[in-house]
Amino acid sequence: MTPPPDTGAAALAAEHPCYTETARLHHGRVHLAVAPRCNLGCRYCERVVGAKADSAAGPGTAARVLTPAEAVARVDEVHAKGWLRVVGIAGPGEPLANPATLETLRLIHEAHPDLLLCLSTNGLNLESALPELLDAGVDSLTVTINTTHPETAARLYDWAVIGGDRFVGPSAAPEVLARQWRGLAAAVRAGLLVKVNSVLIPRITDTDVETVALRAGAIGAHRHNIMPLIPRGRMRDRRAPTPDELEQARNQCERWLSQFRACTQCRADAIVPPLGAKGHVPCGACG
Ligand code: CLF
Repeated sequence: MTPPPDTGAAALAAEHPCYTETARLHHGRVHLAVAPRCNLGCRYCERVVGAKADSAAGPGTAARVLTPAEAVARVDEVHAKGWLRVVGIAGPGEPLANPATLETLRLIHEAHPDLLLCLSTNGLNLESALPELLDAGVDSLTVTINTTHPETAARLYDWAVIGGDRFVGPSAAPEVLARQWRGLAAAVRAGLLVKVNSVLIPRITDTDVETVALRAGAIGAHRHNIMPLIPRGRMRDRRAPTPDELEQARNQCERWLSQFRACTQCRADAIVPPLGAKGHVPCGACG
């Protein structure tokens, strides 16, 4: 396992509830759902926005899309509770396919420079967006990378919009992977706190996640978060991994990259107080 460069980012990990399990005791987070559009057709994903979101859960879900001004008001309101540490943008689409993401990050950084800014991305536009993300004050980011193999990627992604062109079918897979891995390496070099998320899908990615951990660890990523498939979208008929399969995958990958094991697969509009805060309602994942 290659230790990440000592840029100060590693010290932030101790405060971030999605990098260090014990940080969830004291630090809360809020997601701002300002990014409805997407540029990658992940077969395991389903965006649910609006009234249907009442009965949905997980990434891609939001009651409604906020404008950047509404997002600032949301942060003002939550920050007043006294426990907010991280403001994240994680959808409900791809944050870096939506101009509102950068505008929102800049506004939040200006209004609340004390808060950590976090972003979740599929990585397609990451390398080119990095200068603006750094300028906007982003501290940490997550890149979802499920595989190192184009053949697997071709089973995961139905389409992609790359450089303004739309690719349909397996032809996009090599470029999708190349961009994800280049974006990850660039983010590490830039000194950000960086995590890789991988979706564990039995018989598709279960044999790939270890090579993801190996390569991401060698690049210098700080954490790896293996998330179990939520059967939905075009994978609604597939099964989720069992708890034993998830544990086994995490244990295999731990050899190469430190594993985060407390992900709650939260919504794109989640407000998550620290575990000890008044009003925290435990979900199945956080106990
Ligand atoms: Fe949000 Fe993601 Fe930042 Fe956390 S979530 S953008 S790193 S502040 Fe956290 Fe939610 Fe799991 Fe993501 S529990 S889905 S890992």
